[in-house]
Amino acid sequence: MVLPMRKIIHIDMDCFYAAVEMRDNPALRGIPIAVGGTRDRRGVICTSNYEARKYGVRSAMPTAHALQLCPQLTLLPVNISKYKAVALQIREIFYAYTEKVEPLSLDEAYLDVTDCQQYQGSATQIAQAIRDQIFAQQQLTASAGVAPNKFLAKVASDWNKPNGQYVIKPQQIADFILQLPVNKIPGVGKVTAKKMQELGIHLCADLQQLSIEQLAEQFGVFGQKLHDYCRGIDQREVEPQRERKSVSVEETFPTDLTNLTHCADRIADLFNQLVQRLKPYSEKIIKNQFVKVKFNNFAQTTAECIAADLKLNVFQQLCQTAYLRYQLPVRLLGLGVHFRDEDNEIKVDNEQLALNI
Ligand code: TTP
Ligand code: MG
Repeated sequence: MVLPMRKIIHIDMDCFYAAVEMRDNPALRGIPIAVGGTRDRRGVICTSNYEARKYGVRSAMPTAHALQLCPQLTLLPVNISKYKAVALQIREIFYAYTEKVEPLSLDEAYLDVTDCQQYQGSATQIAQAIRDQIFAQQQLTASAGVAPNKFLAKVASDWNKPNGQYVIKPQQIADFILQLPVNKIPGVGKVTAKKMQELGIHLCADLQQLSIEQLAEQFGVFGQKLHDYCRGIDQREVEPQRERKSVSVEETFPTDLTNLTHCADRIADLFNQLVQRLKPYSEKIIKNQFVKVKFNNFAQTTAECIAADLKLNVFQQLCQTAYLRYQLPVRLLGLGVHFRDEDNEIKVDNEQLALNI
């Protein structure tokens, strides 16, 4: 059997919720902080920064316990709508490289960049570029794993965390997998890991000693998958989020645009990019169109209108409306569209949020 050779990137933000809070309030940097529910309401920790992790403060730990471990811990409330807004902007960066983006949570996603043309198709360079762009736009660090499949890409993104990336090439898999602890295998939770321990199986190398029959006997239908995983084989495809709510393109300029004519030139370029980006969505109906303008004082405004057809002059008009609100030099211009059928999509998002909290 010939396996498809894919290039998968797994991106995982570092200390995501805590990092957003530290970014927005410099006083929180360098001291132990955590985001989560309060002790008196029997809350739990969602995440903590590295200073707090030194004390053993971890995700899913009761806040009361975290405060015992680290009494000086600064606890911040969960501002999920803020993290979600950041997550959606980061996702837009991914979509500039591929449509095959599978978000796992607000801070994590798989990308299949097998067919991506940028950087001569080098997944390593694409991962680096994505991380650089996340940092430039959001002042947040991300880690990435690059590998021929989802399983190994996810393992790899933890390898050089924080703010690093690790690449597993096809010819490195056989060696890499031998030393990997079995609890890194997808689907091996606490119960299965314990059972493996009792059987003296700790590493993928140990698991490789068992035949398919023996694996099936011990682990049922999961046995077949384990046989693949412990050899670094994973055929799961990246499953793109079925519904896109919007598509947008934007550009931050090296030097500010000082008048509306300059803006109009850039709008024409961005419009062409937007048309390209919209090609895979030809079956979708556009509900409204918008232009976002960020000025040199960082004020940001969006002008939008209801229109289904894509026309350059509509975006020029929107740009003018937005520009005239401040009339300052322009740092960034963004163009985009929202698709119809949002009710359905908001529901999906809420379900995903519920899973994340
Ligand atoms: P993670 O990626 O697991 O953690 P993290 O990004 O905070 O830290 P790391 O640098 O190790 O990747 O989870 C992402 C976000 O999801 C996290 O910032 C908060 C939230 N979360 C919870 O709310 N509860 C949880 O139990 C976990 C694990 C995460
Ligand atoms: Mg993370």
